[in-house]
Amino acid sequence: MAVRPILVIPDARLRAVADPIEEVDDDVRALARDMLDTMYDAPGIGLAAPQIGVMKRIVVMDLAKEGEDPAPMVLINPEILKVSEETQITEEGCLSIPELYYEVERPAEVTVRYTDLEGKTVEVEAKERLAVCMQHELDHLDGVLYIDYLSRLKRDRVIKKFDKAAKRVAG
Ligand code: K1U
Ligand code: ZN
Repeated sequence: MAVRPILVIPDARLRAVADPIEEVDDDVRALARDMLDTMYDAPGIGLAAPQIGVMKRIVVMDLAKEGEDPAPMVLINPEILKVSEETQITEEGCLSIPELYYEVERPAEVTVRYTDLEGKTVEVEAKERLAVCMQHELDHLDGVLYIDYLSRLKRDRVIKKFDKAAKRVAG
């Protein structure tokens, strides 16, 4: 078990585009295990590799509800094939922007293609919380954060708060 530190804004790695994974090998499987350990420890329902400073296109998720068996998912090189015109507004949080939650509007349904840990190509049609979480995590792979969908006023307030905290830590 390896719980890795989670990066917090304004770390520049959270704004960079991650690289595709060429081969699903033991290193990728070990990375996925560390990401799941880190996500469960946080706790969170998702985590993208850039959030632990690894610039690779891999995300993990587990949307099991309290009392249900764990349902870990690992998505390698995920891509959105289709989005619905219909949208939904839900509250989102982010482990890289701790302790804040805001409502965000996104497409209600998405079709996502990815490679699983066995190297197989998988296609899922996601709706509700799964669709929200997939879009949030896939955004991380392109350096996009959910606060980018807020009004400029709200986004700037969040950024200012974390910039200030980072400056205090830096001394
Ligand atoms: O990517 C991340 O930063 C993880 C994030 C995922 C997410 C949350 C809400 C909407 C979309 C995507 C989180 O997991 S924040 C923490 C959280 O939502 C949670 C934590 C414990 C129990 C239940 C939820
Ligand atoms: Zn996030």
